[in-house]
Amino acid sequence: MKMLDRLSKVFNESKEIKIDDDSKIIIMSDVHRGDGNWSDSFARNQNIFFAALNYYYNNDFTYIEIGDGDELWEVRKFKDIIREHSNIFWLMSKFYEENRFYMIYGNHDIVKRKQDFLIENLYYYYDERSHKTIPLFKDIKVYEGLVLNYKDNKSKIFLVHGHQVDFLNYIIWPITRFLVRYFWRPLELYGVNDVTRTARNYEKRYKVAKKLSEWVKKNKHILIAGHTHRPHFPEVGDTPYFNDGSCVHPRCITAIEVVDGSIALVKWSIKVNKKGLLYIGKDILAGPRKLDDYFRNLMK
Ligand SMILES: [Mn+2]
Repeated sequence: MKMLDRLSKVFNESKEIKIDDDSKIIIMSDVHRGDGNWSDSFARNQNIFFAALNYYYNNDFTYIEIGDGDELWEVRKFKDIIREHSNIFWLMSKFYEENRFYMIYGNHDIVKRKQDFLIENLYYYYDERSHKTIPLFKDIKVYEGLVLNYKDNKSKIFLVHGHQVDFLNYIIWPITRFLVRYFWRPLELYGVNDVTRTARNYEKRYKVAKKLSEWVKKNKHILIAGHTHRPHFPEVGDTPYFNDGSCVHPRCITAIEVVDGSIALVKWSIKVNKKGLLYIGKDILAGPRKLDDYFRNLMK
């Protein structure tokens, strides 16, 4: 199957979520939660992520994680990730309990597409302090894609990780995973970069973004993806392919907010106030822009 048809297949089979001007949605991806090892690139941003997620929880947002939430190429035991980032999983399970959490899988956590894996690893976790098994995301479904239907518009908003248009990461992912696990990870511990990673390869991520944009032009839907780790926010009139970036940037995390029928690209980082005190705060990198303006342009 051709790459773009594959993407359309995912789109057609995706669950649809109705949204309107009262909806508040936060979209993040490529969190790459790891086991706390030196090669856990998320470890340095975990406080930023936790503070951001707290803000979104307290402000009634729905959290949609669009792939590579967990680093399951480098880390084989999901339990090690939960133990290392237990505060984050606790908060995500609160979102889930209130029907405010959706999860999409990417290439690094593709194992989540198997029901057996979810039952074994995501439904419950074992709390070492109380020696009890506690519900985490009981009966969770992890999707390949989701569709946001804004006010019954003919055009929709398609959420997908984006590795579907990336040959190395889609067709031959078991080989790529093998390289990451047994070859690159040991080297990464010594500071050697991994050339198979889309996120670190300029030419490859450009190709992925180009393919995703092609799909948008052909199908006339807004598309929001991750995978490339490169935030992208088109202006009204440009092809509405958006990218939320990642949570493993050197000193910040990036995300896409959908609030009041508008979309914005935001960044959370550690900031300094006038007294020299550190705090975690948000900046708007692009937008907000009305969704209706993008839809109107797609219809032209
Ligand atoms: Mn990815």
